[in-house]
Amino acid sequence: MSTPLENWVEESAKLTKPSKVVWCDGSEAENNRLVDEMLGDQTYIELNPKTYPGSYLHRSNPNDVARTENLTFICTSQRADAGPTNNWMSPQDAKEKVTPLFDGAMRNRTMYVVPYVMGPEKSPYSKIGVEITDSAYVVASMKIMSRMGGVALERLGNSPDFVPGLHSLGDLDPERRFILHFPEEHLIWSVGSGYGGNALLGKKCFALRIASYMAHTQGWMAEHMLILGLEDPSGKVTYMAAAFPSACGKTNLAMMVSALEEQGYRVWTIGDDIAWMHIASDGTLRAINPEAGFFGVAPGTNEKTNPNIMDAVHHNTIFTNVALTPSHEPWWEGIDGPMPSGLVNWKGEVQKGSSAAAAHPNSRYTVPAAQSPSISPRWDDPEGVPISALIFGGRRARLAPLVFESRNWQHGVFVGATMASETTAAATGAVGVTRRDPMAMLPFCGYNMGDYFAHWLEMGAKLKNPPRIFHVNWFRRGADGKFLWPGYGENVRVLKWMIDRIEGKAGATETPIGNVPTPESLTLEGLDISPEAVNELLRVDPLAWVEESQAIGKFFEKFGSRLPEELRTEHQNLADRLQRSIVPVK
Ligand code: SAT
Ligand code: MN
Repeated sequence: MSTPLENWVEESAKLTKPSKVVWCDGSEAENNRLVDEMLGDQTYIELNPKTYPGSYLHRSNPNDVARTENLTFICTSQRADAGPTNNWMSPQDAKEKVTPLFDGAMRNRTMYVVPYVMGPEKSPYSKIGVEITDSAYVVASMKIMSRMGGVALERLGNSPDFVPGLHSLGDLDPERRFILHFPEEHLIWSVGSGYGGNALLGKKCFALRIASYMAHTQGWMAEHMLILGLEDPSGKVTYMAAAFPSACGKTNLAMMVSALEEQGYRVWTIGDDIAWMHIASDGTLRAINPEAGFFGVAPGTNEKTNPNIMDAVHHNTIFTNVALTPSHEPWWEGIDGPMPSGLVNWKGEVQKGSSAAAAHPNSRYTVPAAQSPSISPRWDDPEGVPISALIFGGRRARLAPLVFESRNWQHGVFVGATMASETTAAATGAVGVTRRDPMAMLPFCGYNMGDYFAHWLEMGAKLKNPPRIFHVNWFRRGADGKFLWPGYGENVRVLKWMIDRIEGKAGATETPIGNVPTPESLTLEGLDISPEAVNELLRVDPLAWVEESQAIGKFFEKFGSRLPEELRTEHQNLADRLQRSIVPVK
């Protein structure tokens, strides 16, 4: 009798017609074989074995360098269940359309079967996925990003309880590229891309889109959040999870070297991109990081912005679409100093001048999480870590203050639901355009976002002591167009304010949008910042927020009757508070 997994693999092989099928065990020997193959066919370029041992450069096709949200679909039987923020196809139409693209797609190629666990091996909260792929680069990446191979097969046994993901590079033509999710059957199909979140199916496809759907039906949360622990001088660690859109500094925040280290404040990393959170038997919210590695943006990363990752990526790391120096070291804009001569750019051409970027703006490193010096001793705790604060944030050049605290869970859900951010290079399309990105889940929510908001409200009601909810903006600019806040390691000052709020020790001013720090309540010693800049960072401009509130109203209209009443109430509440702050009652 064959198992459900064997049946699916056989069915997939019949369709894609590979020349051979390889079941991946996750061993070093297997990885070495793949490396040799990839060096042979130039999928990999070896980096300097003295300074970057075990590390490789991969160049993806120049038309395949970021997630393609316009080619990403949620295929529920009812269109309304995918909601107004997702692209939708019926499962039947999707399969009819895309089956021909898989038909014979692996001819003369190897089909790899990649079983993996998302989450700590022994955690009750972890889940199993199996990716079928014809990309050795995907296999090597999945080995870093998940617990891959034998561990997953052992945990699975004969059970049908896994998320199947069928992936083929296809012909890499965006005209024939589809990233399809079938949440009702927990199934993923991806064809035509070998890049990141389009191809490493454990990450955005499973751990966010399919998992958010599962979480909704099963009563937990799958969120686009980093997880960190902030240690205080007494040694107590407070855990926080934070949602920012792609390429807004989640990794840097999660791995921050604290500017207040001498005072005893230290940051520990649990995860940099995704949090799976459950309500534990004691009524607290517990988070695990489903991933085992970091797939982070390289440009801008340096000894100052993220010394921990700079240390981590010096061995056993895959770089994608960075530039290459003559001494075979990776290079990217913002790494340090001027552009070296003799550089080869991300497309493999000799770099001429510095007008065009040498590394692609969305170039990445893929590195085992355990290699970061900041990794928390509890990062793979099967029970997860208890979350005391949830943080939302984005890039807002003008509007949002450095930090504010929501008044309660319901207000916090409103703050998350109305998040907006200027777009980055992480997805194809225009960069720097403000878009509303609720909970940073706009590209990743596997069902109707109105229902997702309702799920957040329900979860809060079930929590005995719900985490406080904050909003941050590291990206506010002054009249001169320059950032007002130094960011990076200095962000710990804002996290410290949050712990002080949780412990009832820090002051705040009530404003229509929430509680903003009094300047005195922030720990600013040792920071070169003018009182004017601090005031500007904390300023709430009611007129600008009235405009924002109108934009929120328009955004909410999209959801029609699926928008929870509580969020309408919160929106009205904001409008009323703004009104009162503009026309003071005599
Ligand atoms: O390419 S990924 O989707 O994995 C990275 C990101 O957009 O955050
Ligand atoms: Mn992300």
